[in-house]
Amino acid sequence: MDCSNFVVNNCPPTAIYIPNFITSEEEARILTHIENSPKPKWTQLMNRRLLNYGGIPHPKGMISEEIPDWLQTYVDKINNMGVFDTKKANHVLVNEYLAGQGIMPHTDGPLFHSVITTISCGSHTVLEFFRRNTVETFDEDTSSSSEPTLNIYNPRDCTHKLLLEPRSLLILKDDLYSEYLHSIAEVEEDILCDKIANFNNCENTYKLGEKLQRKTRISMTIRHVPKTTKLKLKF
Ligand SMILES: O=C(O)CCC(=O)C(=O)O
Repeated sequence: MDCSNFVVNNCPPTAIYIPNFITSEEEARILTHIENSPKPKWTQLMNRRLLNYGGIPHPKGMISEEIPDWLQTYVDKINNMGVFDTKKANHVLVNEYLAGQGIMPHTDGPLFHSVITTISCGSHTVLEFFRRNTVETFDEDTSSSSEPTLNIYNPRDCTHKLLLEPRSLLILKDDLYSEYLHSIAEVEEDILCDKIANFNNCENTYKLGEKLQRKTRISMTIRHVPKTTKLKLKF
């Protein structure tokens, strides 16, 4: 797939937004798999819950675990697009957000290769971006199972936003990865405003001021963790 047709023009480099990356049938199958995940596999955070596939990223190296076939299909699809250069994705973080839940501004930190790819299922959301120096972050999101502990930010400092429709793929890299934090506001509906940079890339047509009610959203963030080990680590 040639990604150059999907680059978002009205924002800093580089966001690639591909609507309908997966079909409705694939989306329904993914949601069923996630729904059937055993309860103990979930990590419950204050404002969302998550599942790690492929291992748990750790500064000493991620102990690699096999990714189930139903999920590996999408990892392969993204790997085959060459988005991680010569590397291959080996980790999937699944986040579940109920309407009204979100994530504080954060960077993905040093445990990951500097390209993020995210498939959205079940609901749209709006991803917001802040320049690094406008947010005071006391604990960068260096582990896929931790929350940034405290962020002080002013929503008005948000430089731009991306509307992520269900079934879309978002790829973030370059300055958007290294110089910006991303977040999802804790709201039950999004009012579409002119900070949204990817209206022209979207599947649907929207009007400024339109309100979109959020439903439960499952995001699958597929990344490459460079430091891995097959050995058990002693802590
Ligand atoms: O759910 C999303 O689209 C973003 C997830 C995210 O930023 C993260 O898990 O670090």
